[in-house]
Amino acid sequence: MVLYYQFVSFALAIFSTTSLAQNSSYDVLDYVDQLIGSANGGNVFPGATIPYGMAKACPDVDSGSNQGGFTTEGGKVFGFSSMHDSGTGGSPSLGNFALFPYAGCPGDDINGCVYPKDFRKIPYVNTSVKASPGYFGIQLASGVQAEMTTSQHTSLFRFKFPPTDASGRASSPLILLDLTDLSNSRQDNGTVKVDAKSGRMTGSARFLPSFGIGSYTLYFCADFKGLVRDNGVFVNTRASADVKELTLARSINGYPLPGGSFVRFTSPTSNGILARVGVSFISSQQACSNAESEIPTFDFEATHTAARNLWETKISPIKVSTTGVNSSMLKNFYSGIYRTMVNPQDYTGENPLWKSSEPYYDSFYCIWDLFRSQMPFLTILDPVAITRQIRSLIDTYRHLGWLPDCRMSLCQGYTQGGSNADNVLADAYLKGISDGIDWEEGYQAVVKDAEVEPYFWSVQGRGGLDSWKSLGYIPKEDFDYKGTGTMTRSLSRTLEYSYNDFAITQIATGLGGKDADVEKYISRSSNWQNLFKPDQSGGSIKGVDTGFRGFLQPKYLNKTFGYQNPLACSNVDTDPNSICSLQRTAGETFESSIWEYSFFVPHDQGRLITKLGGPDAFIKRLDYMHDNQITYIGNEPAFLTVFQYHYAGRPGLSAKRSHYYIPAYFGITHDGLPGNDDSGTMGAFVAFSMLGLFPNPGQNVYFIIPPYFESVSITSPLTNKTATIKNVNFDATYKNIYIQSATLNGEVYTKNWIDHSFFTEGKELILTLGPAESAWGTRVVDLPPSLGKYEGFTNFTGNSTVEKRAQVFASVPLDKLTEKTGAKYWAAEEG
Ligand SMILES: *[C@@H]1O[C@H](CO)[C@@H](O)[C@H](O)[C@H]1NC(C)=O
Ligand SMILES: *[C@@H]1O[C@H](CO)[C@@H](O)[C@H](O)[C@H]1NC(C)=O
Ligand SMILES: *[C@@H]1O[C@H](CO)[C@@H](O)[C@H](O)[C@H]1NC(C)=O
Ligand SMILES: *[C@@H]1O[C@H](CO)[C@@H](O)[C@H](O)[C@H]1NC(C)=O
Ligand SMILES: *[C@@H]1O[C@H](CO)[C@@H](O)[C@H](O)[C@H]1NC(C)=O
Ligand SMILES: *[C@@H]1O[C@H](CO)[C@@H](O)[C@H](O)[C@H]1NC(C)=O
Ligand SMILES: *[C@@H]1O[C@H](CO)[C@@H](O)[C@H](O)[C@H]1NC(C)=O
Ligand SMILES: CC(=O)N[C@H]1CO[C@H](CO)[C@@H](O)[C@@H]1O
Repeated sequence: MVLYYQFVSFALAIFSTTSLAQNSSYDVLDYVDQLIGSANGGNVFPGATIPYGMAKACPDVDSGSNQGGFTTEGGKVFGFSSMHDSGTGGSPSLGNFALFPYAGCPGDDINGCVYPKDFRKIPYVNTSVKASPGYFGIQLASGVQAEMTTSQHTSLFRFKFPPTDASGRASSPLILLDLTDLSNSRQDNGTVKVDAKSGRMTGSARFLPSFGIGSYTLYFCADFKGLVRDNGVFVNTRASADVKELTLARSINGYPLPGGSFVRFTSPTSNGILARVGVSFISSQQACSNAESEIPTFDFEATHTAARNLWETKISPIKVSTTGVNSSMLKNFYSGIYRTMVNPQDYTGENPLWKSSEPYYDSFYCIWDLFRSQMPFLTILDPVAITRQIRSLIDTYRHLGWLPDCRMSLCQGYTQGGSNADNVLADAYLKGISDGIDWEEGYQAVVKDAEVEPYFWSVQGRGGLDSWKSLGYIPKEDFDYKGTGTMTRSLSRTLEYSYNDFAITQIATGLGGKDADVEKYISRSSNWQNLFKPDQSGGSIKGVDTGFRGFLQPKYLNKTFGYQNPLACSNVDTDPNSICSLQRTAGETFESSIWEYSFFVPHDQGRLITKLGGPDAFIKRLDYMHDNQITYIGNEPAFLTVFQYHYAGRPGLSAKRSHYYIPAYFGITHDGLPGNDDSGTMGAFVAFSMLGLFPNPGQNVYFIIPPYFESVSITSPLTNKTATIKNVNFDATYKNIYIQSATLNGEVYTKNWIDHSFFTEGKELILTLGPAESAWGTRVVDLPPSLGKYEGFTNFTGNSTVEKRAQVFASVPLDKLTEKTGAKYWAAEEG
């Protein structure tokens, strides 16, 4: 803080002191809005949870995009369940064992209540929705009010009933528990047992994962606080208090027979009726003991406060100066951060698949998304959690033979491209994540991905490894008898495998003694070049040639190029017959175009820039792609392209592009996300961008742009040291978004990127901003590392325009900068 003021003018310093003093003590949670992304396909889980909690309570609605349970799209509520995923794009996940409340049954007859979820569902009162960390509240059109909060494995619901039911009779509330899930996937043996005296309900059922193979069994234990009148079971439309146990078979004609239990109360107590639902993947007994130990006295306020405190502890290490900025920016930022800790979920102690003392996390949904922003973000803000997640990934390899690529509900999820856990491990390894991690075993796991083809590579590892090793690319129409998987995406798999192999070199180099491996995988990481076709046209948009030449193209086994329109599966692809996902009839790129994938060489931008015609041509092409909406910021491959200007020596254009997307495409409204949040990857994209440092995931590199706030500070939970970034000449209307000069810990800093020690060692970066691009960070010595050389760059000493600008803005003579900073590092890199 103190250092800061010596860099700003006196008048500004006084203003800042006042405002910082006023604003340093804000509550970070006041800026969290869980409802961002609750409409328009954001698919976020907006309900009550603790960080990484297994219990996630919210209403479930019948909206077409109820992947996260509840949406603000005006659907009808059919229940309140305790398990959810967030932001996902597969079928709706989990949503098991919904409760549903009635103030009373017509005619005071339990058979007067409606049981099947298709018929019982009712609208909710739009204005009643209240969500905050650890809490969700809503009122149903029936007048019943529902509130919920959670601990690690337990939900606590509080239902408040009107004094009289719909028929005017004094309320005698009934709460049912349905052996169902969001996507009606129940398989065999849904069972429930009701204890006549205590009203306790226990049971389980087997369900299907939402984007994977296999099945999972979940157990529950529901207890109620209220004056119990009677209880029993229901099947389809009928109920009886005389029967206390029920077992149901799998679905019939695609619809599981509705069934479950109910409990009725003599009256609604003024404090409401409490329902405590424990869940477990081990047993009903464990579900009960989880619930009893976590929420022993049904204390709603205490549970809520504890949940809120957990969130506070997790998020408050990041503070910003609120001076001048629109509070929507703060909301955008902190809500994004919040969502990075909803999924993955900590199922430690709840894994029935193998015995281990290691942590077990689930809902890596999916690593193809998570590796690009969310997991690197947690490495900064919650290194303890990322350490546990890495240990869980390695333990999964230990017991199942492979690192997961996607995982949910104890099941293997589908692989979208490469074996991207390799990137996650490399990222964490390079950033010093180590506590209790067996990195040698982690290394074995990533090498297995690169060397051994699994029998079923749709859910683990990589396919086509024989071709990969012998030809240096994944061929279109490969001959692959070693394993089975969807034989599509040859081009995007080639790119992702190239980067995965580079990730392996990063761990190998650090562990040491693996020179042969490093050489081998460096060589394979260059395989992307084998699909580069120098004369390939970029295609036409609305009949107009894009004018660009030189794109990747698929290649056959016989080494001749095939053809895929470089704009196919782009955001401007208007062909209704384009198939772009995991369908067997899809093409050679996954969920995006060759246009965009041609940039995905995160480790070798120097060589890529040369292939694409040099830095100016590279910049033109990036601009063209963004300006013409070829890329879609609502899907993860777009993230890195926002910041790739840094590699061509134009860091200012990354800042500009970041402001082009935020907030225009990432707002604070319910429909404010451009696509599925994919756990919290969109949230992490926003958080990183606004923080002013964006990672090249899998490398120890963060691109520097000015934070969206006058200052940010992040205290490392590992070292307790606080890193700060301060903007001099900050302008909340975001006209001054170009860095003119910078200092790091008081020394002139000209590199346009920084490494992770910034966070762990609590460094201070001071950026002086201006309204136009400058020479800062433009020289080859200032660029982030690349495997291949940067060629054809005009550094400032050769460009009088840039030099002149730089002289105007920079506070230090430019030729002095060279000696002081980057040059030394770069020499070592190239060494
Ligand atoms: C509630 O909100 C939804 C979504 O915005 C809207 O479709 C519906 O009409 C609203 N209902 C009422 C009663 O205003
Ligand atoms: C369902 O329960 C029956 C009786 O306990 C048992 O024989 C059967 O194996 C179970 N089915 C499954 C799929 O668990
Ligand atoms: C703050 O941001 C919101 C949401 O983007 C916008 O509607 C509002 O006009 C902004 N307020 C000011 C004062 O700029
Ligand atoms: C290579 O294989 C492709 C696909 O089978 C075929 O269309 C093409 O004609 C072959 N090229 C040569 C030179 O054999
Ligand atoms: C960081 O601070 C916490 C709380 O004051 C303390 O428990 C912990 O030991 C500190 N860690 C380090 C590395 O100093
Ligand atoms: C900068 O440009 C000058 C003149 O072209 C050249 O001699 C020098 O090697 C360049 N420096 C770097 C780091 O590229
Ligand atoms: C010098 O830099 C400016 C600004 O980036 C650019 O417009 C111009 O084309 C460059 N000149 C040369 C000779 O490269
Ligand atoms: C002086 C100043 O910037 N005060 C701000 C402190 O924070 C509150 C809440 O964000 C703002 O409303 C004030 O404008």
